[in-house]
Amino acid sequence: MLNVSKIREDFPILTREVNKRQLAYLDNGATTQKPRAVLDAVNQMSTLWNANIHRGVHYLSQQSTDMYEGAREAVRSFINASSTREIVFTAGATASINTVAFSFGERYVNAGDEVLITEMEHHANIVPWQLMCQRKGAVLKYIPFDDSGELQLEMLDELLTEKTRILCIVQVSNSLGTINPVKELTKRAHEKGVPVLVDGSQAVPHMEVDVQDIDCDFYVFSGHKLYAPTGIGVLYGKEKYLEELPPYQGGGDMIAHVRLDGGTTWAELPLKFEAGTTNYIGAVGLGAAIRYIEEIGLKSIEAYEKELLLYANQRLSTIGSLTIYGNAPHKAAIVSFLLNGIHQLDTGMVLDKLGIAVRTGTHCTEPVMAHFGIEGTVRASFAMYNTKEEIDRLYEALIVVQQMFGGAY
Ligand code: C6P
Repeated sequence: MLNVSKIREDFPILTREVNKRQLAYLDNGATTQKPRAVLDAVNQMSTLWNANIHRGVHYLSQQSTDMYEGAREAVRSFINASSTREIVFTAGATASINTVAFSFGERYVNAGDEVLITEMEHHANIVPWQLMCQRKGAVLKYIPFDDSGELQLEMLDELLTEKTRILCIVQVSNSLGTINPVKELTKRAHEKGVPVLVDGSQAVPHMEVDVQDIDCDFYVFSGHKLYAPTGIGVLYGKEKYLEELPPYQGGGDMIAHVRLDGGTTWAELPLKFEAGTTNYIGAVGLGAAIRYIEEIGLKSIEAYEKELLLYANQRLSTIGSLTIYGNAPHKAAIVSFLLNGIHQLDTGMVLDKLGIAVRTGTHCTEPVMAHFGIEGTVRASFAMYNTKEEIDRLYEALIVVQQMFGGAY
């Protein structure tokens, strides 16, 4: 099991006070805090090793390139991709999805074709497909979910048609916590010859991911939700697709040769998709985050976070006037809720005054809110450094909120 107090010591920010209270950071779905191992890696990279990658014969550039490529290997092994040629560094999950939506759309989507996504996607896995479908004259279709937050998979056969060009699904919903059966969905899509993109942004920090086992064709995530810095993310793509897709952005490092007559050629994978100077310092931070997580072990992290989820559910459901949104049997440690009759922003602001950081609003999933006919929720999202005591504080703070806004429920 996890030694949570030792883990907490690795995260300097967790010792700070907010509004004169000890911080209880329960907004990990938005971004996680960074352990010293990551802060040190980024600091050392900047103070000792900084030089642009892939561009210099000089010592620092060689070292910096090695560290960047070492981080790529760490990512490859973390998600069990078969080759580092399949690991593209991007600015984050949003950039990864935009890359696929553009390049895949250019190569494979024509007027009248269909793209299938789900109604529980983050906006980052909706809007790029809307833009691409508008550009190409294609149709975007959606797999609905039920009131417990489970996808209505009985509709899949009807929705996957001979016109479907790609299926895009979130592995763990950021606003409902639902864990979707991405392996089964990929199998069913492949049976109809449809490739699959999985948005693993909320999955990788909480469970082991094996892209070869899922057999998805694309897998995306952001570093900053995985204890790494912001501005770095990953696009995994099967080599056959990355080879076939045209580049998304042009610039330095993504070319083999540039010819003024238009005969410009592309660099080998994965650099074809890494135009310009990438966030190589962030990539080294991501490598350090992965090593840190691997030392602790995702199996133990998952088991501990399940315990936290169970405890949070138990405690919060004793508050009679509280509704939890997202009650799927398979859930990650995310609890979205409303105190009946009390606006989510009021709840969030009082919790903040008590030192508790949660997210409020639509969580960039407006269609999920529309499903329930609500404007937004309060969301507590847990990480391996959270404790049952923090959940107790959340519970007690919610009782205070009720007392303050009394009578409304
Ligand atoms: N969700 C949340 O509070 P970026 O912004 O590119 O790092 O990640 C986008 C993204 C994509 N997919 C899922 C499932 C996500 O949860 C997110 C980011 C944050 O829930 C910020 S809106």
